[in-house]
Amino acid sequence: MFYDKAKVYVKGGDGGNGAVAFRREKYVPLGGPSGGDGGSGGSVILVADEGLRTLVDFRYQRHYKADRGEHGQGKGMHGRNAGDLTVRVPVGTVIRDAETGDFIVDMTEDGQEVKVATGGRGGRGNARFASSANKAPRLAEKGEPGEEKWVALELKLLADVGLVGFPNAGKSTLISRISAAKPKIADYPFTTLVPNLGVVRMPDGDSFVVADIPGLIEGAHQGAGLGHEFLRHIERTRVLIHVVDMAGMEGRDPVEDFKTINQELAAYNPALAKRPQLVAANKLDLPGAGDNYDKLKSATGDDFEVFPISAVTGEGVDPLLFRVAEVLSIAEPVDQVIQEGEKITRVVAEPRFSVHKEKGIFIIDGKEIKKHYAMTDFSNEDAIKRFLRIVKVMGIEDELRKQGAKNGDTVRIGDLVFDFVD
Ligand SMILES: Nc1nc2c(ncn2[C@@H]2O[C@H](COP(=O)(O)OP(=O)(O)OP(=O)(O)O)[C@@H](O)[C@H]2O)c(=O)[nH]1
Ligand SMILES: [Mg+2]
Repeated sequence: MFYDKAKVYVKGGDGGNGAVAFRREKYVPLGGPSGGDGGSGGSVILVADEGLRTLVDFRYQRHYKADRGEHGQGKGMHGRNAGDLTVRVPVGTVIRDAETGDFIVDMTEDGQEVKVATGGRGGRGNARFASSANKAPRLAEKGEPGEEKWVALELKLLADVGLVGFPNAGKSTLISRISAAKPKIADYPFTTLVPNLGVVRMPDGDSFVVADIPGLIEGAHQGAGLGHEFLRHIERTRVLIHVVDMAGMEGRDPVEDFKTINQELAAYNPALAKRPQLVAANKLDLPGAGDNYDKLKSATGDDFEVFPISAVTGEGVDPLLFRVAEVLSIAEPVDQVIQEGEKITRVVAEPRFSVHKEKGIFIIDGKEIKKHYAMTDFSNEDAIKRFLRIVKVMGIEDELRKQGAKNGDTVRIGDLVFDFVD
């Protein structure tokens, strides 16, 4: 089975806490502050690796957490920074924010890196809070929490050749004959549920990768029969083999089938209709197939090359493969096949905070203020004072006043609830 979608949780390591400490020296009753800073947490970095072909590993391990930074210590000792956690993904993986669906990056090159969760900054030790007004500060910051999110990984198969056609046309039979792939083959539509990849080796040493996708049906371009899901897989192939069932059983008309599939390809993505397409007129070992083959030949005229084959007996398959290899050697390179619109979206700066009223309580939200909140040690009075100062400096007090906050009104940031004092 070939897995091409995964959702993973990534978390940067938290920053180490800053320390509160004072120098102890002989004959000096109260030394200066000497608490060191915490080290920064590690980040989670995804790296594209051309040695990987699937996302199957991500089914077994879905959580990736980088280490946290070391806490600061006395004597001015800073905590050590944690190393980054690198996670390898196949080249071709498209990465999105799983919650918002926002596009993050398309991993197109071997070795390409993207930081998906930044580690938290280390908290500052009390040595950094010394000032002429306060020579012996008793406060230190806690480490900043590491960024965390769920990211969606999606791998569009980077196959050279895509097999398309109606269900039951013989696509899986063909890939099993020309490669070592062992897909399920059966006499009913939709036997193949997920794409299979097979490597075809030519006698001259050339090789190419073929993707066998589930059968397409009318309306596939609008998502019928999971059409989108499957069409997505062949968007990046450079050559298509269109497998058509020539037996015409159960009232099917092979010429109609052929046209319908091509209409679906064009409607889904016009570029797919322009891709080189070789037609495999299949099941020619069956009675009646020959007549249908003649009809298809005259219907396609000079527009398509049609190869009479039997995927079961192997008859006619070699000439088809030689032609595929030839067409591939002159086909457009993969990067020109990549769809337009796959670009990095810009990150929009968030407001520093927001204030809204809910059931008579003023609620303060926003990434930046939440960060200060998380980095404050609320068991320490000085730290609380500093936090409230930050609230003021950021303009939150003014905003509360503007929204009508009066003395004694309740204000909440995270779990912290306090009274508004004008
Ligand atoms: N006689 C004959 N039967 C064939 C040939 N190719 C495929 N078949 C049969 O047709 C049926 C469908 O074959 P599959 O290879 O599973 O077809 P598919 O296109 O992969 O079908 P889906 O996965 O459902 O889209 C099976 O019973 C095959 O044995 C052929 O060349 N000759
Ligand atoms: Mg199949």
